[in-house]
Amino acid sequence: MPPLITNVYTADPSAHAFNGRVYIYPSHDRETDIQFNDNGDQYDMADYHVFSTSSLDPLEPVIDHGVVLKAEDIPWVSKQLWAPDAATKNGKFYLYFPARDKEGIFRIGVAVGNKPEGPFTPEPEPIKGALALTPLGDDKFALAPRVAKLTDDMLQFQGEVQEAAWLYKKDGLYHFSYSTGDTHYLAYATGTSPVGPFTYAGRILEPVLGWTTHHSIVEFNGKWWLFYHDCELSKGVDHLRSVKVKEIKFDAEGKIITMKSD
Ligand code: FUB
Repeated sequence: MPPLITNVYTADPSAHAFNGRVYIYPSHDRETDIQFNDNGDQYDMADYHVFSTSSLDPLEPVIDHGVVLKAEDIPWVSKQLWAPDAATKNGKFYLYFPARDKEGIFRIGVAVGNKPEGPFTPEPEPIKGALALTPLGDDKFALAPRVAKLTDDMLQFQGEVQEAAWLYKKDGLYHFSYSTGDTHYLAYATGTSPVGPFTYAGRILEPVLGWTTHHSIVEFNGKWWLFYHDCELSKGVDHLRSVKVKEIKFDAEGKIITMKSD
């Protein structure tokens, strides 16, 4: 499967169908001399680009809409713009992103735009109560998947934060999909409520080339698509990843047929 985007390195794709196009909101990987470490310092991203296409089947050209938000323009951010996501409500578009604050703590911020392709204007402070990493003690941190209902203005959390990662609804069931961390699978579970409980349903994708695996799932023109990344384009350089896409196929019982990374 060739990378979708080759002019820059991209990772952590969140894909959405907006206004009849598929928009991809990825991390923008860049060259760095920082050695691989358990803090993830080597993932030292400084801005976001947005990409879109009019068709995945057949694949039409993927347009790079350019830089839509920079770390230097976000007052509370020190570095590391990581895996973003987007949402729309009442004609506005919201870009949500984790980044380190001035104390080095990962928090989640939001930036607002009038078009899916941005540009996006950041809120001056991160979302209250939004920690992207959970401390485990002894300077260890875990990426904890969580979900929270947003306030009506889309800018803060409403109520308690609960568990989740990527969520979509298909045939009346919520599908909660996630990376299994050190075992490098993408897996999913299903349930009747967006906040669970969920029952394990199987694997989506086998491990990719590279340490990280990260995905999103979107329905577009009647088909379901898995967006993910690997390090094929950089020949295995772990912090230089590229977004790919595969059509998801379901078996007779509606379960995802596990895919191999290629
Ligand atoms: O891109 C930086 C981090 O690597 C992401 O937040 C993780 O999901 C992993 O892909």
